[in-house]
Amino acid sequence: MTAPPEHAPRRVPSGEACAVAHPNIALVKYWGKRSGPGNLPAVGSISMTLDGMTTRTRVRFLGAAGDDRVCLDGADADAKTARRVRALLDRLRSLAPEAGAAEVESSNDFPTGAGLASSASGFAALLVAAESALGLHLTDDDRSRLAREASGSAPRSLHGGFVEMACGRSDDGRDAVARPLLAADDWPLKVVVAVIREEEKEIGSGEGMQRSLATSPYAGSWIASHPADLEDAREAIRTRDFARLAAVAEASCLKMHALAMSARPGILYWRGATVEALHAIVALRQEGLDVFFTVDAGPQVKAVCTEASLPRVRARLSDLPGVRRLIVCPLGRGARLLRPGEDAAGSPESRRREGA
Ligand code: 2P0
Repeated sequence: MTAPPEHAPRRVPSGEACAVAHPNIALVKYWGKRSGPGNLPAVGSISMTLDGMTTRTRVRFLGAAGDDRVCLDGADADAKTARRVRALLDRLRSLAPEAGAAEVESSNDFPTGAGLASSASGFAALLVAAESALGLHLTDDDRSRLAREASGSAPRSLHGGFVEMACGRSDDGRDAVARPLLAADDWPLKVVVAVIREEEKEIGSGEGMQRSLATSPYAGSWIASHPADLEDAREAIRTRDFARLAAVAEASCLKMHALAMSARPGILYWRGATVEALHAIVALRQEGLDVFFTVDAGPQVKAVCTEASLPRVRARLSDLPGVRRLIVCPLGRGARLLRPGEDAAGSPESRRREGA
């Protein structure tokens, strides 16, 4: 395991802090871990951080020994989630041994564990809140490494806009970190999330990627073809070339799902409505709209489009049978602290205020 940063400067901790973070969607997918500790990715990835869905997490350290309390969406977290939260808190507590047990309250204003990257936003928000509550000052790379140990996609949600997560080469993961590529305002694309099933997925990403790499006959090709996809996407983002980004993102998505489907036993995250939505998006593009699809480890379909294409993309997807609702997301900011009294746009509070 990467050693925690030894000389992180401390300021007087408040013992309590609240942070928000947003999920991200990968344009070039992370699917598979290389050997070693702490979710070392087998491949790099490129993502966009979304602003229309928010995780809000409050952490309070009690200054006395005891069990951590982890509350997710108003109920005690399941044992596996609680263990992952405790592992991240323990890493941070090794830098602030007097912190004691913690109370963690986290809520999502979108479906949890349904292929909408709630673990990315959840662990990014937890890290930022706990760091502040403990009075730590981590570097961006330290934060990335700690977030990655909790969830491979979480480092990407630390940053806003377009982000690249490096797979790195070192055994200890020191170079497996996320860095911003382009700010959200520099290419303000939109993402329409077509929610097809709100239930938690049956096969988690960790298990899905492990099985895919271990058993799919295409695993070697997935890894060998990945650097070219990353280079293509990087260049498309640098030059704001929508058609080029569309081509590489759809190819990466289909390749990832082909890998999962070809595992033994095969993993099929899609439902019928997923396939219908993919066809609808391709048809919209053939009609001249700037739009492409991506799908993560779940049935929901994400349509990435320009502002000009947004009204017709929304209209077409909302008409599809099997699409329960749409969530429209601008590109968003990275994980950040909430000051007392401050609200996060997109948080449950602000939505209630807006009457949404
Ligand atoms: C991605 N996914 O790049 C890919 C595509 C899902 C599909 O990263 O085991 O929850 O915590 O490292 O981060 C979801 O995987 O997995 C994911 P762990 P994580 O967005």
